Amino acid sequence: MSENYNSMWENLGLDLSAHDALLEALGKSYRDIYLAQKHRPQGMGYFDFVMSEVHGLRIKELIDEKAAGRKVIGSFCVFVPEEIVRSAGATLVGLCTGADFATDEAENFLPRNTCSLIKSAFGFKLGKVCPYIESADMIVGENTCDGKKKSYEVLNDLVPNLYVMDLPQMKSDEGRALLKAEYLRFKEAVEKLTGITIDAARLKKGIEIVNNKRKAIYRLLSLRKVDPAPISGLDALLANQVFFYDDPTRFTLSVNKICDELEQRIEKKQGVFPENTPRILISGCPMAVPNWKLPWIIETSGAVIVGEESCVGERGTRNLTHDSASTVDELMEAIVDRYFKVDCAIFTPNPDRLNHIEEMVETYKADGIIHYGLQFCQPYLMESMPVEKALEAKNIPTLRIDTDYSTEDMGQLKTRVEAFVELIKLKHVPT
Ligand code: BJ8
Repeated sequence: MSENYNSMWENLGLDLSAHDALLEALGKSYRDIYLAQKHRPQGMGYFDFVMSEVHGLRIKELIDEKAAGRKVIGSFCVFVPEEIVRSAGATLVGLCTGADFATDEAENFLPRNTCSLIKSAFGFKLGKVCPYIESADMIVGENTCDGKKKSYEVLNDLVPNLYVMDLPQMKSDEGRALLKAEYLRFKEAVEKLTGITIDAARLKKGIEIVNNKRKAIYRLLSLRKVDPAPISGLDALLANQVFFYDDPTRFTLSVNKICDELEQRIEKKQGVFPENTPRILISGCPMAVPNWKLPWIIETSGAVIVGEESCVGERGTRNLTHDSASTVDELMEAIVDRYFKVDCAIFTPNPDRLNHIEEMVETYKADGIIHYGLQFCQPYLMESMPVEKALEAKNIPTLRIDTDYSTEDMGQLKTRVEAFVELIKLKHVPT
């Protein structure tokens, strides 16, 4: 970190020594996992900088925005529409955390058999180490899985500004009507928080900013269709993770710049791994920063990750919002249309997700799939079985993994992934 931010963190109420320990651990794993990679695109230097300042400069920017009268809204889910937040001149930041912290304290509030993602969010709050949650003027929870839904009842006693959004569980007309009603209610809450009335011009602008950000990340993800892949799965995941934190306009510019470089690499057939490296698609639970365990295992086991069917990946970023309408109601309809396509496993039934996985296997020419489920995540673990069955029926090798944020199972996971990569080599890769 280039500056001393101690007084800023202190003012936010962080526990400085716990926070120092967290940053040290984060810095070490970033060096060991990211900076140790070979043949990285030069443009990734931008993300190295962003990560080195993720609790520093970015938080300072948010505090400066707040001083200028703008609001910061934190969210745990890709169903929270950033378009609405932006159109009120506010900033949306992701609050999901991808590392164990203060787990014992979190388990005083949550049952042990809660997924790591939820426990982590509580641990970061209770351990006083998350400057994002402390900077947020509003924290949005959403009724998705049972774990999150019930945990917000508990979180409500720990934060002063929780807003809970209801979400449908079925892709029916009634489900869509509920989503629309909830987005209208959210729009009103954002207007109240910011004191800004969202008119059509503002909404169009908000949609444009977010669409541009989605187009840029989608452009980057699409460039991984070729062999050899011009960027590692770890680096692509990082871009997907930073998507939730960075200033959207700067993010769009930086990602497009990396894409220009990747296009040149593709022309020169310059990959991060040699041609014919087994190509893996990851599918399942979202991987929030700094959850890099499984991708690191895969890419140090002789394979390259070419796509993420995940909310921190294509499930969260594909599909743009149509912006051709001219009234607030029509634009809100367009926002509802876009988000109603998100095929999270909380929906029942959820055939769109399986279709999308199969489509991604084809598009990214994946040789196999690793289904990633967090322990105790009922929606994704339940779906992992039919997903595996359907893919195996199509002769697509599939490995189901359930894990958590600990490092205890790394040896065992590495053995399983290596065996899977060997199997793929025998089955799919031309010799
Ligand atoms: S739209 S995937 S971001 S809910 S891992 S907390 S599901 S028990 S994160 Fe998600 Fe929104 Fe869906 Fe995407 Fe529950 Fe599972 Fe834990 Fe999860």
